Amino acid sequence: MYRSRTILACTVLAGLSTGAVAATQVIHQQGRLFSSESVTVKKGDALTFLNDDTIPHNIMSTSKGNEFNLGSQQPGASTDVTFKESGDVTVICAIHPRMKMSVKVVD
Ligand SMILES: [Cu+2]
Repeated sequence: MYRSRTILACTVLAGLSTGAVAATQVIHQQGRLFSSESVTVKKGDALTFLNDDTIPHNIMSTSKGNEFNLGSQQPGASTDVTFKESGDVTVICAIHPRMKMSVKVVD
């Protein structure tokens, strides 16, 4: 009984990590990296960008229809970004070129 419960829990976690659509997903910024390389959101939904680092980041996107620029985001700060158009969005940090992720916005 205990064993089968453990397997079930692992299956649920694996499902979440493959970019399942959820109400509000949190993207952490830690070690100058995003916590996910790619996520899927529904059009009109938001992602929460949380700076868990000890340095500021500047999260932004120039992808058509979903442009945004959070400016300098201080350590500990979190900001919600709503994605208004469906399509593939590239999110970067203007300060750290290595920081890059994609957001798939679906109808
Ligand atoms: Cu950065």
